[in-house]
Amino acid sequence: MQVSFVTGNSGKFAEAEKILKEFGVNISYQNPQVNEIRSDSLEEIASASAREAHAGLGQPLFVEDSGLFIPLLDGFPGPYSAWVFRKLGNRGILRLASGKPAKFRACIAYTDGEAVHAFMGSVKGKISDQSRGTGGFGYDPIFIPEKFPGIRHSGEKTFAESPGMKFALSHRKRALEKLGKFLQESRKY
Ligand code: ITT
Repeated sequence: MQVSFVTGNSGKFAEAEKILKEFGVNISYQNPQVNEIRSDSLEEIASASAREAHAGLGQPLFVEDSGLFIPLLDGFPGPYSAWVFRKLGNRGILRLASGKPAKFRACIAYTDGEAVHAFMGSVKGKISDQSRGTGGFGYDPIFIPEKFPGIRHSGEKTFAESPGMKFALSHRKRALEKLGKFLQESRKY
């Protein structure tokens, strides 16, 4: 089974490759120019990007739009997470919301040129008091997920301190599992 993942983020690709392999799905990396629409909805952004990417590439593919949502800040940075990360970085988010509840959300949009199928995943947690760890990418050094029974380091360490813990429970993992099951069941490839 071969599907393309259209992304400019190599951290996302590495995680997706590992998770989808468990479903017998091999992915290839594609990074064509795709103009991301502006919207408050991850699903709208991901679906529009999937359609645009398919119009150019003409092959089964998925895109993923994700972000960090902080309720105290009305969901900021949310769909603007990539831009805010470049402008403020983790130090900026720590200044705004250290110790506050936060949530990572991901939406994957898959299309083979017919319908677009969307799969959501999320994980609740909080912003840490300081940046910790070197694994992962983006906001990983400042995000501590909630405690999950049986998952070591959850509720204590940041995603960047424990890539294994991130792999077990991240927003992306949850959305990718739904995509993996869907692809297995549709048996198209
Ligand atoms: P694409 O090419 O796939 O769009 P991107 O990095 O621009 O890559 P998004 O537009 O979906 O991705 O922005 C999501 C941003 O949210 C991303 O750049 C990170 O800053 C942050 N983010 C998303 N998932 C994350 C994760 O698992 N760990 C840390 N930060 C994450």
